[in-house]
Amino acid sequence: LLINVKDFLVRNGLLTLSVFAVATGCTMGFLLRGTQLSTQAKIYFSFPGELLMRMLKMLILPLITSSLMSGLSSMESKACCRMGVLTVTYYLWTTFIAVVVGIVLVIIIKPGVGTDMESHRLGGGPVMTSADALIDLIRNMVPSNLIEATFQQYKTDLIPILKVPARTVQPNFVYVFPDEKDPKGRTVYLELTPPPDVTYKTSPGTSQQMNVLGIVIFSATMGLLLGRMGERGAPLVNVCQCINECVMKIINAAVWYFPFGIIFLVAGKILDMQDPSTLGKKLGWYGITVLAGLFVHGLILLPFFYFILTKKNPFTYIRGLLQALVIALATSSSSATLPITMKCLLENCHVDRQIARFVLPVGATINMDGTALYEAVAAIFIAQVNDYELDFGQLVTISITATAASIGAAGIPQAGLVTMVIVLTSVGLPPDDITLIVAIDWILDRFRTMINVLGDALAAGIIGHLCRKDFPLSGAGKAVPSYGT
Ligand code: DAS
Repeated sequence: LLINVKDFLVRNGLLTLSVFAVATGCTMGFLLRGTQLSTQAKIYFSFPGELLMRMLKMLILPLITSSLMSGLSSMESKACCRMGVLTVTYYLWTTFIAVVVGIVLVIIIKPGVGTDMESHRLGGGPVMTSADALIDLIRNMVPSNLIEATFQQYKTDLIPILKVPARTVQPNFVYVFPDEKDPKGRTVYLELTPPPDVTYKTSPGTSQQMNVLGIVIFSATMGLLLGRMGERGAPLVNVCQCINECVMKIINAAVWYFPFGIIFLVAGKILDMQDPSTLGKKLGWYGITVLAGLFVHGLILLPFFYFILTKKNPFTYIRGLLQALVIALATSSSSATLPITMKCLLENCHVDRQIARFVLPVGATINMDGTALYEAVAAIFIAQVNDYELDFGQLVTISITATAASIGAAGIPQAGLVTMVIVLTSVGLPPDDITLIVAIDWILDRFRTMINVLGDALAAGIIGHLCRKDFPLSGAGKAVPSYGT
């Protein structure tokens, strides 16, 4: 067995290097946490990791848009429709299952019960109904300006928590003034005054995060229309296919930088890690509850669904994804991992290219099982900490808003923490209580991102198998030509 493990790791050189890079990064991070590195030194130290994230983010949009446009335009419309309906149905179903797993576990384990925190904050917070949450997400799925959406998509502002629906936010005026922290006056403040009739409803940043989904919808629509245009659409389809091939070749070249970047990315995050909040041990039980839920959902339920629907060994398939899972762990960004997930699916799992080009980009934006589970657990944990008894209707609300909020979360670090405000306000919990769980969010984010990536990749294998009549390569186990050859 040891010889087989050694051969496997050597054969997967990049995977071996990446695993060692994560371990090295953790060791370096915790060793350096004891020293008092200056802020400037931390910035320099984290620079190679920042380069890695920028490399991956640079590739996401060209990959998503070219994959969808070139993939969908070459599909026969009935097959495409069948695949699309199957994909979205599967995604919504597995996300909801993840939420239920999280709710059951947090009610059984009760990590937040018995915390002697004063619950002075309840009742005063802005309440957003599930309808508001859903409307807010749908509204933000249609970016009014695609170019602006492209630039907005990576902003995740933990604070400020916007308390008015995105549609009515009109900056009255912007003023810049020096203050003690920023003597040169570079700080910019937005004075946002909602119209008098608006009550506090929404959450921070969903407009940015949902725009990625708007780009996916636009690209998929363009792909379908190009397919119907026949010869007239061919030039743009060819351009998209060339862009897609170039992006995958760039990925093949960039991946060998990843282990080096991972070391400093992980170590840099650990250096910035916040000290445990006042909750101490309760926070530990909360983390264990989330990790247990992710384990049950990601390594028991999802593989079970894969086996039931494809009659194949799920762990053989998952073995082909290990490189993507390590990158997800290191970057805590499913979007940034998308290029590697695509490479693993095509080269190791032999999923049909047309399936991968549709299922993955859509999954990376709307399918986040790990995030949905996490948001449900965190909301109920915060209720327990506040000694706030949730009734069945509120649990149903949490399951709906956690599913919707995970759709609204972009595949970037800590996106789930931002959209979780939707879940908290939907049951009247104070949104600023997310500060209770931020301290360990950096580690939970990595594991829930792994489950997000795993969910998307397993879905591609399942959809490919179910649609194998329309896409002969899928599930046929035939190796597709690897990019760059
Ligand atoms: N980090 C997010 C992702 O990339 C998940 C999350 O924040 O919940 O999927």
